[in-house]
Amino acid sequence: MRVTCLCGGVGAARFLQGLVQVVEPSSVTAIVNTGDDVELNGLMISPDIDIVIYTLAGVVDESKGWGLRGDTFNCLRAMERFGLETWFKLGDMDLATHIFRTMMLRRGFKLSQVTEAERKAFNVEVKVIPMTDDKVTTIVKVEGEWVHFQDYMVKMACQGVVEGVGFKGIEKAKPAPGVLEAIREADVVVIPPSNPIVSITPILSVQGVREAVEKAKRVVAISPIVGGKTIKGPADKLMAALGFEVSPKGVAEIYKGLAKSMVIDEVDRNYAPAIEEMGIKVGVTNTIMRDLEAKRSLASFALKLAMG
Ligand code: FO1
Repeated sequence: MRVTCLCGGVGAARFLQGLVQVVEPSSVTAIVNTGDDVELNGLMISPDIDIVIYTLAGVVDESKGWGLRGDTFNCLRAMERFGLETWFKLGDMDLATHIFRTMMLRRGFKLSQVTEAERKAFNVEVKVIPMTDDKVTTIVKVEGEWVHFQDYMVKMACQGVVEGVGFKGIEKAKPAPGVLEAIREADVVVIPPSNPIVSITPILSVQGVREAVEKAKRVVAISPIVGGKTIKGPADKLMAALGFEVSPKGVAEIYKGLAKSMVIDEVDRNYAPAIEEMGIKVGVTNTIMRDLEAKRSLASFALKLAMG
């Protein structure tokens, strides 16, 4: 069975860990959001790509969900001496990835080619493709001022009233090689429990992606909102700021016309009828990915629901 996932960072990466327990890893493709990408101190950082690759390689720092397990931060401390930006915590080993990516991009390689090299270096079997090779930057309007998504999330710790979200460069962004094919050829397209506003919407907004997902045979989404909040990240705050109900129903509204089925958590089972009324088949299960068995079980449940 060929499965294609539209991926943000931590939630998607954890889902993929479960998915590869039930589907041959080489028949899984992860199309990854690059709106969160940021240039810091001259280094090109693609957080969601690294989170997906590190997690699948089994080397991620599980407690944070990003960065490398056992990493140290000596270089970052040394950077302070020069007054460089140190609010984004780049570990010593993690820096090797960013140096490699920056070097290859400067030599003229595309982000998709660099990502393929990174995947191989980490012995990851799942195909990992950035949504686009073009530059897209997610920006957030906080109390009148547009800032980079990472500034809002990490530097400002999601403080302040959000008034808007934008994706700079999205109008011109073409899908990276293999993106549309992976959606068209998939038996199931999965939208894992990622942030619908800043992780999934940018992917869907790349030229031709939304149309390809609309035409896909089976599309199953997993609600990242459980009991009125997110497990990780600012999805709840951003959904509320953009006028969506912070519930699986609000998530279903964002995925209307795309998702044919949706997995919601047991605590949210009351929302099932309202979502079914929107023409989306609902499956209710535990969606909290506490351990590998919970991840495997969620992936298996989502695929079964999609297959009907
Ligand atoms: N998230 C944080 O909350 N604080 C950090 O200092 C931070 C550093 C970081 C470094 C490398 C990397 O690949 C990811 C990192 N993240 C950090 C995670 C990242 O900002 C977000 O989780 C994603 O962009 C959202 O998916």
